[in-house]
Amino acid sequence: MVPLSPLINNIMRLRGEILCCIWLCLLQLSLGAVRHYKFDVEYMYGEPDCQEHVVMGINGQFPGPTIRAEAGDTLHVILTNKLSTEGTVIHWHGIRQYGTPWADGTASVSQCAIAPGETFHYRFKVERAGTYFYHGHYGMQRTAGLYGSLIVDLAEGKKEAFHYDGEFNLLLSDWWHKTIHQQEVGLSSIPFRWINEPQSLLINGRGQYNCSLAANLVKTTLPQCKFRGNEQCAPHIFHVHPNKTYRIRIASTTSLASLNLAIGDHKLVVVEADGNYVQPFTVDDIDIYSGETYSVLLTTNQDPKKNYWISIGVRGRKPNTPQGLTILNYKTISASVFPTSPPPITPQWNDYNRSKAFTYKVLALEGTEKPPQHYDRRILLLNTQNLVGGFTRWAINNVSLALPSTPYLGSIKFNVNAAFDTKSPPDTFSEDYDIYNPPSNNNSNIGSGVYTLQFNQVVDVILQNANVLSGKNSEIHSWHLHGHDFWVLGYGDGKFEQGDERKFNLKNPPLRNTAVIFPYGWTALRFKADNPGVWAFHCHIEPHLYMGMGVIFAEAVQNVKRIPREALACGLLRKVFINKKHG
Ligand SMILES: [Cu+2]
Repeated sequence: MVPLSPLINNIMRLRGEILCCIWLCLLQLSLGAVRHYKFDVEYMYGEPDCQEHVVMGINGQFPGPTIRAEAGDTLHVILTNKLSTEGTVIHWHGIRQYGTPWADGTASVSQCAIAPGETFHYRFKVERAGTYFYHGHYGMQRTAGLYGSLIVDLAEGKKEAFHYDGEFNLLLSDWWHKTIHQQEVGLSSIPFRWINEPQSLLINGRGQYNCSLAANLVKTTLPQCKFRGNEQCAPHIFHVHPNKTYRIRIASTTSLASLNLAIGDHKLVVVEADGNYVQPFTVDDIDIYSGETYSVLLTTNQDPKKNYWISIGVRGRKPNTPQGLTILNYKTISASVFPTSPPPITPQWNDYNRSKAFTYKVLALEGTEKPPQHYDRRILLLNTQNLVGGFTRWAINNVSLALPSTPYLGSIKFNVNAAFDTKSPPDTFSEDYDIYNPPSNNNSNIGSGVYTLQFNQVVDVILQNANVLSGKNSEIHSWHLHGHDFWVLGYGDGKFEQGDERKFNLKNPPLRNTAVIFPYGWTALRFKADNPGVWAFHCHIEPHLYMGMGVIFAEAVQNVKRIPREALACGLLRKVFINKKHG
């Protein structure tokens, strides 16, 4: 064989090196950076609304630290449970966990609760830019304050669909003076004790219970708040320059409250919802339900010699909580100058037509992935309030969800059938069910069955609202799906009927992970079961989920690979793992 000349040899070597370089670069691009966070979860004293209470914090902070990453990055969160008597988990709300369903942070679904003193490693990719948050998903720990913001920026070199000069976060929540243990026990007692309305609304973990920032401007018996400025409950003031555009990232992690947010004298342009771009539209205020996120653009085009209120107020339930307030400060003047006009008035709580008008405006930006034109399976989910053995519960198609002690991801993957009800809950409900009256048969079953979806199946879910147990009322619920976005195909009043699908929007339905269902109405969603794992789909109102308002979807669980053993070593699986070790 004739040897290659040294020149050709060199060229070949060089080519090899270049290819190797390109390959490494591509690998780097596809892998992104790994961002490390160390989270110690604990109970601590805090004064979220100027009254001292025990709150859940992370690394001594409440709300928890803001996580910031770029699309394509891998987040590695080392979570240590520093609670002395209970487990914990953290759910990364809006992150789809492709390939890592065990990192979804949902106790009893994707993992075992992390025991006191133990450490768990969450490792997952944030594959899409957008506004997200994280929160506890065990018992009612979110209500206790276990939450924080999670912001994913575009990968370097990519451009947003809109321009802005600066940005800030508004993480919205509601706050009770009763501990979550008192709340949980009340909800599962006979007689039932409801949690009632929150004492305060918090903006970035800050509210004022015993005073009002706007006492001199509104009708109130509360005294004017006085701050030196270093109090934990002093409002978080947002400083802006005149004539600039700001992106405000808003997330609602409320336990119960549906909120309306407004900024005095300023318009808001909605541009993002749940991590997806939407067709921009301009409003005076936005409605935001628990589990939702939005980005709005604010142009600071008002009188720069004034400061302005940012206000949040309760909608959808008769409010008994004062507005949450903070100040938008034009840097041209001092931040301590209070606005001279009253805060924006929150729209009437039960003006549902106004709420619907806002919600219907949220449509996908052109270029957003369109829904498949047909579905393979339709699941109609009727929510009812029931009495089960004297306990007040929420049920879906007459099954009230009770989470098992063995996480579904493990029991399904390893065929531990005794771990949950192997009988699937029904795909529909009785056709003659009267949604306008309280349930005539108010008994229902407590269950842990799952809906098994075929891989890549297109699933339609029609959420159907109805009357509550006593009296004539139908409540707002906001439903959140783990592991996916869904297209919101439409909303309607009354009972969903055959033919209503003709009203579906298949042209530009918004992609979201949370959708509201209005009183006595229905909401239609479509998603593709393309993410192997087990995923909760539930009402994001914390006490409602606690009372059984959710279902479980399992899809292609056999395709899930590389589940860390510590995610699943509890309940019946602990024995399986121990036996394997010794067997
Ligand atoms: Cu609900």
